[in-house]
Amino acid sequence: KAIEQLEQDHQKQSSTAAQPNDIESLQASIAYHMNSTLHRTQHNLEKVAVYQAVAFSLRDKVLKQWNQTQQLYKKEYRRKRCYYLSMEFLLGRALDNALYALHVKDNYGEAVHSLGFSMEDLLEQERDAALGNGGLGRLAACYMDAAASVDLPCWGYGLRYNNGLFRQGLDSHGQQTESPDDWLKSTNPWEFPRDIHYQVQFYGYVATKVSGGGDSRLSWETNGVGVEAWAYDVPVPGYHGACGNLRLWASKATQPFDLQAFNDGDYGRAMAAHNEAACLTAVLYPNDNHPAGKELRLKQEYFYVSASVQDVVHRFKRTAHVAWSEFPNRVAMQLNDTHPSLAIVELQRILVDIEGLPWDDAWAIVRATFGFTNHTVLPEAHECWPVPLMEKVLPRHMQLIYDLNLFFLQDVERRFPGDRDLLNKVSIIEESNPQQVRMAYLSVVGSHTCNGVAALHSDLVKTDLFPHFIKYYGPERFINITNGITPRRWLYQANPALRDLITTTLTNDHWVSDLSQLSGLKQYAEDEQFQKKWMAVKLQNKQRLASWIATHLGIDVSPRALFDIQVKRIHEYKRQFLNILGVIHRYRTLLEMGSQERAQVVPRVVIFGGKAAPGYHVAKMVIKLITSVAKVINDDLSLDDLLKVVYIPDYKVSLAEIIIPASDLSQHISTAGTEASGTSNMKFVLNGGLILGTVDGANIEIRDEIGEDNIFMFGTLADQVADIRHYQKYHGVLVDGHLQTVIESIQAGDFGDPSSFNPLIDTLTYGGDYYLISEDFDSYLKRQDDVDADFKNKRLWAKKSILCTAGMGFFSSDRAIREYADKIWKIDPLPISS
Ligand code: B1H
Repeated sequence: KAIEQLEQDHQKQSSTAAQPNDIESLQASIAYHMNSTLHRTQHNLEKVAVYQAVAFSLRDKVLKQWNQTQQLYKKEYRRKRCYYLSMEFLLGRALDNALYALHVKDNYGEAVHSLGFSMEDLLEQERDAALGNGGLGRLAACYMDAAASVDLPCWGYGLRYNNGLFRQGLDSHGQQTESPDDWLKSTNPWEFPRDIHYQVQFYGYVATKVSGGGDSRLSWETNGVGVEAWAYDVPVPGYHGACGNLRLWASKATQPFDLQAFNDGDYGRAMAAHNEAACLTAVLYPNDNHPAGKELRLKQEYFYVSASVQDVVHRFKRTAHVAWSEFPNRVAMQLNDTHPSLAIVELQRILVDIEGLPWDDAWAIVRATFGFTNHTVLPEAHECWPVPLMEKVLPRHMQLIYDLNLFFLQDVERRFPGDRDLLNKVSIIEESNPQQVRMAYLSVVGSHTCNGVAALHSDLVKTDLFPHFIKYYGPERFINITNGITPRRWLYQANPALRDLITTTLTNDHWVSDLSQLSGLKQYAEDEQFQKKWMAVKLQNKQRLASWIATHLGIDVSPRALFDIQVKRIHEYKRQFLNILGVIHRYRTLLEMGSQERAQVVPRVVIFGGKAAPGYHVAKMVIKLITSVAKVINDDLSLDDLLKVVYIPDYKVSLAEIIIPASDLSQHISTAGTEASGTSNMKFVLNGGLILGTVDGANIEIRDEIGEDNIFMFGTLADQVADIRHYQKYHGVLVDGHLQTVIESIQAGDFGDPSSFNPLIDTLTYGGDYYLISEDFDSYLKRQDDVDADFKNKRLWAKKSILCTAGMGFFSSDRAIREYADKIWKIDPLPISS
């Protein structure tokens, strides 16, 4: 009681206490943290220490909001909350984001300046939190920001990987190198270790336990084989005073070491369990759209799921005093793809084996609790776990999966008697050798709603991925929620010049919280003065990127050239190959031109960035081809700077913040039907960049919102792809015309030893050109010509660029997260002012 009283008093005090944000107070607080928290004196004040001191100072303020928000959630424990379950959160840097969220950027800037430092410099000291691979992980981060900014009571659960996504370098041959991202090496001010931990077990066997009352339950016995999950909380400051929470789990050994072995002098054995436990969260698997299928990954998934579900159940039990059937009225859990889908089985296990609920009651609770988001229709991206592996690592879960599959199939049989084909097609167990657990099917069966992430994708989820489930469940269970991005990071923070121009023009910055207000810019699209200001901002952002490129890569590019950018994970379906083949065509065309013709050419800088999964050889060859072509072109002085090619290594969130505002054109050119949504397309257009793209993913909805005149679309449509592949299978692939010339140029050794590119070129012909590069090549080149023509008309381009930004209101993550809250989670906002 006494503590509760103290806590309440403290809350009252801290919520009413004026935030001392004057420059002097901020300086004092920074100095305090330098001395006390970091034990630094003026003699050992490196920039990184000053960054940390500033971060600790700001963190105090973030914490106040965090406490206020989390206390409110505790008090309102009857209100339903959502937990976003994702194995990836690609957060990037925190300091700048928090400065804006707390509306103290200017004052801190001044405080830091008068201490003799520049804020720009200090921001650069922070390591990116790269706890994700690409779009899926960054989406989770944008949704955390949005949930906190629209007052939704939502927590994220993730893993605290000691090593985030690997750091990419390029060796002297232009090939990708990988090194560990030990981002936690120096103090991380943005996490709070908690004294909260859970036991997670593995392996073992299933026993029958008879209770005193005579009833028996199955019980998973592991003789103590397992690890502990320890909670680290990361605050997620929203834009209006609330602060969300992201709880990350780190693995630790249950016992620090084996005392017996230690006493025997066998230090290796003494530490073995400890080291093995630490392995679980040691590193993020570096695969995008491709599961690793390793035992360690399965253990990582289960570790994650078990800790998160135990935590949620613990919170429910602590506050509930109500029947278990209330659980889904208090708790929603969203599965970010299938990676956390064992949570379905884990909750069923806890309810049945530990809490003693009847199977059907438990299963009804489970299904009412989970929502499932699918992020890809690529067949190779779908997780399937071999049954023998599951049986070994998680024997009780495997039994539960068999049981729930049996009951599910029995129901299918009841509803569609004799339809054996249907039974096979919807079974969670694939009858291959060995049998496999289809995680996507488990996720559909164990949840109440499945959503895709863009309109086309959600259609494909129904027609291509789960058509047989529609027969059983009906179409209503499958919905669309088009992805969104946070305008705070991706415009307000990353593009200050554009932010200020928009705010001045619209007379206020309310658009940050209501992005649809950007439509107010439409009326200025043809205003010459406004166009000039708009393009001046773009030029400034291009200068910023050009100077980054000069400093870090030693390549000079002219900010007057058209900046044509493709930055994303390297994957065959994303077709960076198509882009670089187009570059070779452009190069050859330039070489053949006379000087008069050349005078008409729009200079271009083609920029690439992105990581290849370390085991993905074709993707690595694409990088090698791009860097080889870049070398030849950049060294060719005869081109008069009409073409430059830049590969930016180690593409990550903090680089995206510099690159995206600087684009004139960005490429989103996946084979139709393969890119579920894409989210960088939204970021580029929000920043006034035009798109050259296929009729795929969210490109389609972007077109619908900004108008087809303001986007360069090309290529095969999704519903034509299957037929073309079928045709190619029997008739082969025709590589002729421009594409043939380009391929011959590579094969002639124009870009170095051609043998290293042969396997890549073979993907165009042997067994069919699966990603339809040859099919789309000519229409791609044609659209590139349109781009050049439009770019020459400065006013036309400016108009299009303005209309791009003006039409992006729909793609705010605030809209998207509200759709999740309304359609899936059924939760209401819980504002801290309430
Ligand atoms: C997306 C993934 C993904 N879809 C498996 N699927 C992974 C699959 O580690 N794995 O095994 C990791 C990631 N990532 C992306 O999600 C889509 O390709 C994008 O189109 C989409 O915009 C993004 C967010 O919805």
